[in-house]
Amino acid sequence: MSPIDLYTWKTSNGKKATIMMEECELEYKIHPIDISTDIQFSEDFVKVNPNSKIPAIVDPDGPNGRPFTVIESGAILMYLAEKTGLFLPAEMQRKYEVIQWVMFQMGGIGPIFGQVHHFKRAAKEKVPYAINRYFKECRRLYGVLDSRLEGREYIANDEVSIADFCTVPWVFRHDWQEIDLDEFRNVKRWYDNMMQRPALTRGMNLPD
Ligand SMILES: N[C@@H](CCC(=O)N[C@@H](CS)C(=O)NCC(=O)O)C(=O)O
Repeated sequence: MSPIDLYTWKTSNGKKATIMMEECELEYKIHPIDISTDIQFSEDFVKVNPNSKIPAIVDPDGPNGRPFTVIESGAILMYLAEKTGLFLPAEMQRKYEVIQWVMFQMGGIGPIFGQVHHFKRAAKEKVPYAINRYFKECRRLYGVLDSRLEGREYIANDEVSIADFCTVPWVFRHDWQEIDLDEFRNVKRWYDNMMQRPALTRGMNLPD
């Protein structure tokens, strides 16, 4: 099998894809897309992702043996899970336990934590209304995750899944969010446990 082309950068969404590649022991080639240079808007990259965002993959051995492009980190995780038969159960109930928590990350954690990073750290003008609005929702989401993890080792089922992989890189930035993980003890236990996984930590550190 030819390596999968992965277009990515060292951000929370980018790390989801490298974690999955490492956890599935897939052969892949990283094409670093340094989004601080606006290269994501170049003609070449727009051909890969018309939405100019990382991560994106091109699988040379896609469905029907033809090259296939996948954008959106959640879809990339599901695609690679289905391709390898790993980290997304086939049985319907267990599968949708995973998918709903992937959607929770994609529709809740990602966009809200991203706004916290922006308004607390990146924005030149500090806007109290925006900081408070997104920080409050960020704390609420940590609370939801903490309740979900009460008495559970993993987010979705009793085994690790893509729901865990997509959430770790956002919790990794708890210091940026000014969240004290000691206040969310179940999240902290789960996060510390996840960070013991050698493949996951390799993925977290890519691209160099
Ligand atoms: N929903 C998308 C979001 C991807 C996204 O926002 N990627 C950011 C980096 S974390 C990006 O490429 N930003 C470049 C830009 O906005 O110009 C996904 O999950 O893949």
